[in-house]
Amino acid sequence: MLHPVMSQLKDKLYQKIQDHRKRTAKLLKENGDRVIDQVTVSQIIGGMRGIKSLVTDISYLDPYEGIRYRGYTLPEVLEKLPKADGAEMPYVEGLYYLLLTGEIPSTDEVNRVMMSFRNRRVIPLYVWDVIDSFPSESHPMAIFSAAVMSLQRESHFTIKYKQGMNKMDYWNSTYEDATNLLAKMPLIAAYIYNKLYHPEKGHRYPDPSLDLGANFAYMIGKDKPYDDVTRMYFIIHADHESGNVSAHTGHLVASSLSDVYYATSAMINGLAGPLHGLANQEVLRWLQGLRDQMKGRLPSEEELKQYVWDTLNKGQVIPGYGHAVLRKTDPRYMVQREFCLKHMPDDELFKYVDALYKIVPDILREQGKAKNPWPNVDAQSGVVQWHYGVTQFDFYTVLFAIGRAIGVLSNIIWDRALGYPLERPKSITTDMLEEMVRSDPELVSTN
Ligand code: HAX
Repeated sequence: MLHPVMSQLKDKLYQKIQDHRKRTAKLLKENGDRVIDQVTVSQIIGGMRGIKSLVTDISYLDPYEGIRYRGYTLPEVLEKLPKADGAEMPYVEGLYYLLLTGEIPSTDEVNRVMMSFRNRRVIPLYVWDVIDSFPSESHPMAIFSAAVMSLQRESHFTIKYKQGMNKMDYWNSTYEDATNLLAKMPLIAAYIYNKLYHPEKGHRYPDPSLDLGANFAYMIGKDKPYDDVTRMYFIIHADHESGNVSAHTGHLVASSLSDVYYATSAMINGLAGPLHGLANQEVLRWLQGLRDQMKGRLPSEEELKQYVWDTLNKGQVIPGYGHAVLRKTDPRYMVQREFCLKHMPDDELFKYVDALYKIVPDILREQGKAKNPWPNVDAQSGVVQWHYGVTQFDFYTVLFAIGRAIGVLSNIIWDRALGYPLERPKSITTDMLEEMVRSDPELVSTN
């Protein structure tokens, strides 16, 4: 059932899977009928907010603390994962190891993962043709999604499934697909970036001596410390438990045993909405609007407040603020803020962002609609990119997608390992809902 030669990471993962399968089987056998949550009408109509209906061990999002990857807070992850000599941010490959196994890898273990990624960086020529066939005004997320989709014919899972694979082996070929795709995504993204924004420079092939983060910086022609920016960016965006649109989409699509190429392309499509990943480009667009209005000078506090109120009064959201789960400032925002304070404290746009941080939460509280008035990851991320010369803000969500793929793909491997079934919640009609609340005295109001 198992490949005779497995990489060290895959071997460790397999041991973890065997142990975990027993836990899941025991839970199901002994407690399968236990009730752990109930559902209100407003949750059904309101996007299923807060209903405990998914299980993942890769990350957990506490509303007041923020994200933990495998039990570690972001500052802990950034401190504990191995780093390249002189780097401030850890290897992204080490995060993949952590998310898959729950263990902080040694430098040697990360080196082996890096070697494995290096061997998987070959991109079939037809992918470049797919990208080149897009009109240049296409959104880079649409191109990225299509390029990932075009790779589907490479899926080991799909080939093995057709040959008649044992269910217990699903995780194995899914691991191969996921690792292949992760290794390729930065190359595809860099090709899109160079084609759309710097066609005069042409495509730059990866440097085999560099890790994933540094290689991306190299491929789009950026010097240090942009390698640390990319590592930070990919790591902080990797996972946010399973219910957010991108993670949930990836999981949902994969639950029908569609391979990871289908699932990741769908995940990218979900991330491309302005209420989700696209918010990072919206923040930049909104800040540019403010800067244009100010004609280059820094706004006063009153002018800033007016700009925020004007946006709200036009019936629009303040991009980069609010969250469906978080009820405090996003730790992903804080990690980037600290980076900005260290590396670019005098950056004009950073000053705007910092000034907004001081006034927006009070305004949102005064308006009284948003449940969370604090900034999320997207309020800060575009400003860092802008500072290092990635000023094409349409591209920011592509970077988010590379990071998010690390979490989504780790989850899909585990979904397959634990045999999670096809996802299929039940829907009812409005008539039925009305009838249920009218006729059933047993339905308890939570108010
Ligand atoms: N500005 C203005 N109004 C806001 C708001 C904001 N930043 N955040 C929430 N609200 C409003 C909602 O639009 C909603 O209004 P209606 O009652 O008129 O529909 C009301 O407050 C209640 O919303 P909520 O329960 O607090 O928030 P939701 O869980 O429904 O939505 C969102 C969460 C992130 C989508 C929301 O806060 C928002 O639109 N923020 C701005 C866009 C953004 O930054 N998105 C990125 C979020 C992080 C992420 O996923 N990154 O990828």
